[in-house]
Formats: sequence, C-alpha cells, structure tokens
Amino acid sequence: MKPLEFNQALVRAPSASAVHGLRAGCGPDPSLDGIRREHAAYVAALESAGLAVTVLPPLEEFPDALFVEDPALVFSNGAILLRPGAATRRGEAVALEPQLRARFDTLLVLAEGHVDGGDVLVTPQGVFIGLSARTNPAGAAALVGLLAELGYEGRAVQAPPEVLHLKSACSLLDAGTILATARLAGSGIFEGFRVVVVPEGEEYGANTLRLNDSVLASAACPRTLDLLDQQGFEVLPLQTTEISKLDAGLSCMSLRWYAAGCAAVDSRRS
Ligand code: CIR
Repeated sequence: MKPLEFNQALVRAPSASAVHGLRAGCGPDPSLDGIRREHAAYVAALESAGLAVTVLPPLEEFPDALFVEDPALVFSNGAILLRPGAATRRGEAVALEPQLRARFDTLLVLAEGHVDGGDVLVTPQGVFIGLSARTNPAGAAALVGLLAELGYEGRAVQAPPEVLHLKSACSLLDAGTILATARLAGSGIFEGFRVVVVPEGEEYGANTLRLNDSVLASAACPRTLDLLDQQGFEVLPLQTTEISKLDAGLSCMSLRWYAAGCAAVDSRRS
C-alpha cells in the first residue's frame, strides 16, 4: 500500500443546492459563491500536489454530493461503494457507481449497515473505521470483510461524539504520524503512531490531507499551520470558511488514489 502517494482524484462540482447541505449547528448560511471558490481552490491544490483531477457534474438533488469522499472508498487495487448514514445522501452512492466501475476493475459494494467515507482513516498499519452517527457497527463489520478482500485490515474504533466523522478529528501526516485532537489522541486508539496534537481551539484543523509531498490544511487554523511547518511538512493552506458551515473539511471533497501506469501530473510545470 502507498498511503501517501496519489496521482488520481475524483471530485464533484458543487450544485446550487449545496447551500442546503446537512449541518448539525444553526450558524449563518454558507454562500454559494464562497463554496464554489473554495472548491475551485481545492481542485487547484490537488493539481499542484501532482494529481490528475476529474470533476464530475453537480447533482442538484443531492446538496451534499460535493463531499464525494463519503459514498465510497478507493484504493490502487479496487474501490468500495459505501452506504452513507444520512438518508438524504444514500443516492450519492448510486450516482457514483458508474464512475467507479469505469475506473476500477474491482468494485465491492457494502451490503449491510451504514458507513461514511469520512469515518475511514487509511494508514499503512491498517484502516480505522470510526463508529459515529453516520457509521454503525453493522456497516463497520461488513466493511472489515470487504477491506480484507482487498488485502487491508480494518478495525472499528469509537469516533469522538462531538464531531461528525472520525476524520473530522484526525488525519494521516506521514506513514507513522497522525494529527489529532487532544481528545482523540488521549483515547489511545493510535498506539504505535507518533501523534501530533492540534492546538486547543483549533480542533477543526485536525482534518488535513497529505498528498505526495504536500499537506493541505485549513487557513482558519494558523497555529496548526505553524505547527505543521515546524515539523517540516510542506503545507498548502486553503480557505474553508464556507464548507466548514456544512461541517465539512478538506478530506471530504475528493476521492484519491494511485493508479499504476497513469502519469502523475508534474506539479512544477509552469
Ligand atoms: C454532511 O453532513 O454529510 C455534509 N454536510 C458534510 C460532509 C463532510 N464529509 C466529510 O467530512 N467526509
């Protein structure tokens, strides 16, 4: 497994309905222009990190469809179609299926329970599956079986109750290092990893995205950016003002994988 090497990404353009996406709180509404701007900057960041990006058309009937990470998991040797935990998001998996079939020889389908991709943290040592309001034990157990078919070891863990997904509170920085909130780090689930803890008050910043040599991180968390910089990571800060109003972070807007035989994009091109 090459958990930090990627040359392909699928994203979905935000629909006008994106402003009506699910959210737990009741803060100000996101602006559509802002969502589109943040999404466009995100696509540019994926490209500058060396990925070839395919932008799928928006889905008006599914406001959260731009968060394309949740209905599927993708690996170099196959993909898994998931069953999102929110009823309004289930059709996103149906819409994604032909896109995955066109790109992966092996497509497995979760047949029981519910799992959101945002609850799945892939590491070289195994795959953590967070139990949350969106991912239930039946879905996690079924996913462990599908992961085993692809050669990966899955393990269910408890996601922190205050966040939407497991990866709202953590991300993989390098093969042996995880960035996490203090609360999740203290739970002990990352035994064997070096854990970097985000500064208090910047818990949202725990959701970064390591792609090749770059780490995409939220510009809203300046102390986390400094911390990552001090640790020697090449940080690409991105605005997340509008998507964060929809409880979203940086990992959620793409599916990423390494496809052998496909040329990586040269991010240094002028
Ligand atoms: C939702 O509640 O499903 C969307 N508004 C946000 C999904 C974010 N997904 C992710 O972080 N993986």
